[in-house]
Amino acid sequence: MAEFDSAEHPHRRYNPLSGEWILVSPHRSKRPWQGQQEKTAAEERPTYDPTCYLCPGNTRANGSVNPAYEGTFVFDNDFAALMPDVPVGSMNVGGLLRAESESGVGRVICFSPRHDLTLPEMTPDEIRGVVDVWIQQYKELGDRPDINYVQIFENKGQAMGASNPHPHGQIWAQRTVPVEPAKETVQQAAYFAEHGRSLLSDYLEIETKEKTRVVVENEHFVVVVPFWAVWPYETLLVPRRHVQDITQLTDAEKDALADILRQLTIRYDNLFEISFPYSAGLHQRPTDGQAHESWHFHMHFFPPLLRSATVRKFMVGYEMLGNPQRDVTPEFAAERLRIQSDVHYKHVND
Ligand code: H2U
Ligand code: ZN
Repeated sequence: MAEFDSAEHPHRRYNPLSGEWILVSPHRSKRPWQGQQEKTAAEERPTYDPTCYLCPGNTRANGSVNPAYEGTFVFDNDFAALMPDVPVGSMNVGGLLRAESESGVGRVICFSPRHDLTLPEMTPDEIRGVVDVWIQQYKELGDRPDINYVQIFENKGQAMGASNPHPHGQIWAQRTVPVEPAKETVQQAAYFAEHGRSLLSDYLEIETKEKTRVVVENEHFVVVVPFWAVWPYETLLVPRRHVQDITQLTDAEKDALADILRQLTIRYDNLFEISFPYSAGLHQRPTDGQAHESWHFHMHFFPPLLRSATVRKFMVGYEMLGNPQRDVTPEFAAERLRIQSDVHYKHVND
């Protein structure tokens, strides 16, 4: 038999951040598709939409009025999934029916007053404003004794269930550490205990040498399609310096984060020449007062699209019952993203 070739042969890959495995089936990307096609959202939006709940000066669904904001704007989510004043309590029936009360805060962050923009079309300075508000919110919420984890994220595009095209993200901050960052806490701590170095520092060392999965890098950050990516064009954004959270970033690193966010999201939009949908978010140390030295701040981007603007990946069947699976290899996806221009397709003729 021929030798194992990860670009050709089915194989499993290990995700050291979560401790889970995924199945990679490169040969399968040639299969025909006669299934669902996504709608692509109308591209032209006005700079101001009088019916938008998030535009400056407009009235929200609960009657509150947005200020005439000029940069970013943060407000408590009017329909938050978490509430601060929940009676403490729990139940446990035979170790099988277990429940615990959970408290927390939900907030919405408008990235820009402009209804028609998204991150890739904002200026580096404007994106830096978003970075600054993330830092301020992580600090403010994380300092609260009733909040031990702050999840900052963005759902972009109808395909990811975003309720509104106005550029915005959310924060869910709560008493306990949710499942995904909890796995990463365990995995990073175990690696750090064994090697005395952060898992992601060592991972970056391999990736910046091999280059095959690097999408874009600047002085302070690297973006890769991780070796263990599940979503076709999933990426991981990692600072070169081992910091546990974004409050530790220097001024130059904050600018570099804004720059790399812009470079990545422009490449995403250019890939299929659409406003590229994704769920993205920051993973940082829990705010439970412990040092969590092993934690290495990073961002995940999970885009649903597979082979074009209209064909998405479904996480169904084997993936619900076995484990996630992908067809195109991370190396192929990284190259497709890497070769994209860093000029947004809408502005090539500016
Ligand atoms: P998504 O697009 O990711 O769904 O985020 C929008 C959030 O904005 C959503 O959580 C909130 C929704 O509850 N929202 C308000 O708080 N007030 C409004 O008037 C509209 C939407
Ligand atoms: Zn708007």
